[in-house]
Amino acid sequence: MIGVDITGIAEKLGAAADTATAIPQLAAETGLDVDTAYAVQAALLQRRLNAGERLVGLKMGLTSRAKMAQVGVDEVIWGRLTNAMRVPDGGVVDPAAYIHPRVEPEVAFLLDRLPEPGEPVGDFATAVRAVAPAIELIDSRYADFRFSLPDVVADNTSAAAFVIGPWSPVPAGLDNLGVLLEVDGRVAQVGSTAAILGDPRRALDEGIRLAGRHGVRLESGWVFLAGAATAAVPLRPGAHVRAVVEKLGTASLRASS
Ligand code: OOG
Ligand code: MG
Repeated sequence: MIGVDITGIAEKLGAAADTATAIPQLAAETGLDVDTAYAVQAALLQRRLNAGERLVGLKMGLTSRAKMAQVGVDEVIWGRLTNAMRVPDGGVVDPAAYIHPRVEPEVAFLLDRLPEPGEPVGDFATAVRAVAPAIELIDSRYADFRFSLPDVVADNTSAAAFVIGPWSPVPAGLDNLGVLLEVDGRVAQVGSTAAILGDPRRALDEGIRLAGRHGVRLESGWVFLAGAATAAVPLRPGAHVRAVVEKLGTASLRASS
């Protein structure tokens, strides 16, 4: 899009994340459309690569109705994950490093042999080496966690941090596993992997297709987050968070106080 300052917008969003300071939404004011928002997202990634980070995967967003309803945007979106966003399972995050962090339960895939661009995933067990329960920590850089579709795309789909639990071989079915999000031992959200596009395996097809439109090809060894199965909950100082996915086990993190 002519006239949109892609690197300038990426700089604003990157600085907002670095300083944990909310900024106003900017798509309406700058005339940002969705395609240009993905270019901003690419510039944000470049900013992280320049700081020494590595691209390690891709995340899907708004693949469940619960998430779409929570944020008022109803399109599937995707974002980029770097090594600096990964928190070890059971690790500690500092909530003060974020603006208004939220956590959500996810299913992660470890990518293996992917189809050629434009081809559907034929055999899921060939494309995916392992699956794991995961927690995504999202943190919109926009005030009040409110945004339009191009705003959230430009903001790398609110990606901030993620935890991957133990990897398991791909089970026979992934389409109706119970999902819980627990905070301090209490159930905060309940759902099913069926909430993720009917079957989280479908999220991989969508990721390949949607990222491919922007020239991004998924790679062997990448982590892939299929999207949250439930709405996200605020991460409070001192909280202990667990995501439990039936058959796959748990992923956890702790927020420092
Ligand atoms: C956008 C990111 C959505 C998911 O799993 O649906 C997402 C947001 O909710 O801020 O990561
Ligand atoms: Mg998510």
